[in-house]
Amino acid sequence: MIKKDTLYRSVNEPIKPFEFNQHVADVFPDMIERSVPGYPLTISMLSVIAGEYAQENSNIYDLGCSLGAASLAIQQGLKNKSCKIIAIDNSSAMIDACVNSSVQDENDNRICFELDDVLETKIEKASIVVMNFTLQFIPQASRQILLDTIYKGLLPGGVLILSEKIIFDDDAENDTMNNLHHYMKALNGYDQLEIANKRDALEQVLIPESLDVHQQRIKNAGFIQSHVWLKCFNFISLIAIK
Ligand code: GEK
Repeated sequence: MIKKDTLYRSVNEPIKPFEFNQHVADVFPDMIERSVPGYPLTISMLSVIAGEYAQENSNIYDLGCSLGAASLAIQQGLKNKSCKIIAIDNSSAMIDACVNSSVQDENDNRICFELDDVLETKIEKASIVVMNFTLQFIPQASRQILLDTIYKGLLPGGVLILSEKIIFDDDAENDTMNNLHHYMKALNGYDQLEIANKRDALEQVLIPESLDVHQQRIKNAGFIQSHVWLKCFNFISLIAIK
């Protein structure tokens, strides 16, 4: 049964910086679905992307996999292609939950869950690398290095799927999209105090950037194409092709 996220409902102490600990892992499916606009669609479309871009006998990486939702969608989309799915997270609470769950299909494309820092992960022979809402938690100074590593580890024709919360250069657009995001959370049952507490906890932890900054970084890494394939309020997903 999915456990409801009430972590920020009544907090009597000062708000601590957000961490992907056991409390978060326990409520994560509910938390992400009620907080990230378009999350279910982003996940389900990864099956389509996997069906189109997975290459026979290649590796597929899910960087910052949390509870493995992206990996499972990719696994379902592989059809008869034989690939190795490597799902990485540096939260032991998340990886333990993935390893202990029995949701894996009994097919050839088993998912290897690994406890690791994505900045230390070796990427090789990859046809798909997914970073679904993970780059925003990586220190800004390391983001280009990570994209360069991913580009080098991709096979020709391989793709990076990068999903992120973004900010807008135009203040009016920024306010409109933030308000809609805020309203979505309220409609999904978070009260005003919970929304404010979570925002404070994420303040120095989740650092969003503009679409231009992401596209420039993708270009710097060497990708020949990058396109927004999904946008919902202040959340986007990009596909970059090597
Ligand atoms: C999903 N992709 O359900 N190394 C490894 N993992 C990291 C690092 C790092 N340096 N930094 C953060 N993480 C998932 C959702 S959540 C996004 C991803 C969110 C991990 C962190 O532990 C967490 O599990 C994940 O990145 C980000 O499609 O909660 O907004």
